[in-house]
Amino acid sequence: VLTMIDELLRQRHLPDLLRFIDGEKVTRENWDKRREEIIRLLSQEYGDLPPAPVSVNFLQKSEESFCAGKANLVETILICNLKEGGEFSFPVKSVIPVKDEKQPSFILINFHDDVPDRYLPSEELCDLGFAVHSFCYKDITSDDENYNGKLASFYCGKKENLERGKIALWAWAAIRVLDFVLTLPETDPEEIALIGHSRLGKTALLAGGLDTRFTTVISNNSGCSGAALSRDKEGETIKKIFNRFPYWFKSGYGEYADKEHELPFDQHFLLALCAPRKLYIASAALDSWADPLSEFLSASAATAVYELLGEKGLDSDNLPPEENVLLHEGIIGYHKRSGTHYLSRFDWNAFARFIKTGC
Ligand code: GTR
Repeated sequence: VLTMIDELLRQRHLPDLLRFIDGEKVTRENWDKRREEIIRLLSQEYGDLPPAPVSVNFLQKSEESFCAGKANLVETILICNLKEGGEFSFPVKSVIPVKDEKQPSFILINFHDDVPDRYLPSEELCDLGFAVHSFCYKDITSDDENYNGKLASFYCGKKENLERGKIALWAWAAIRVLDFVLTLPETDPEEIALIGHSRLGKTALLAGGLDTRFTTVISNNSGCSGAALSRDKEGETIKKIFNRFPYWFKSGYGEYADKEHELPFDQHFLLALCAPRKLYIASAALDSWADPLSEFLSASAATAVYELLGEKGLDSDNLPPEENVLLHEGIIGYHKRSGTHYLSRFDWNAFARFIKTGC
């Protein structure tokens, strides 16, 4: 029987995750090869990530007692020795609970470098037993069409013909933070979640999809060119996003404006890169620009790969959920919080619970 979700997905005419471009069927055995093909397809959107640095050094700048002594606040400078020569450095702020055991951690790609911040409830996360490491995306490259900074001048290329967009540079930096977090004795390498909101949710999906050392990937309200399907999407479309933010993407992506049905992929391909790892897609009910239904359907469509690999994917009762219901039964978590576009305490609590109670 076709469920309501099957029917909604059928109407979008999505490219099939489980067929190679040449038509060959995808199996559990050849999934790794299909994954590589999907990565190549998605590079038409974001470009490839810049090459990993030759080495990264970590310089501790400060350490102070924090949250009434429950945690330490540490600032570290990550010094990346670039393959092409020269260094690129940026700061990371960590709130690490004072405990003798290994801890689950969040890596937050944030809009600001403040700790705490309106999007970063660091004391609450400490009380829930999590370490959190955050960096400000503007310390990586500016969120505009300026390509003078070190990374952008090295890796974006010319404005008229961008080899990769700024999302790829922010994603590259998130992976450097992962390199750092994995060196800390407090880190439990089995529980490292990458999280971003909105444009930084798009970034989290890209970095987390590509680097399998992230054990959980969380997209909060990432919408267009993030979690949401592009075909028949409400609110923001490829045309709208590419007109305003061409520098987030590889140049050719704009050719799909108003031609979403010609894309050889859709955003569920990006989500499927996380399989069989934990993935969480969070929407906000009043965020019609991001389009909660298209975010939800994308998570449903990515479920095919989780099932191929023997996991549950999104467990949804075959209906899009009501507001504030947490779908936590599968390896893909989902909720649609009430209210507007925001990374709220409700969202953080749901993510922490999803990670802690397992799925
Ligand atoms: C909007 C953009 C969205 C989303 C948002 C944000 O202006 O259209 O795609 O990324 O910004 O990052 O807050």
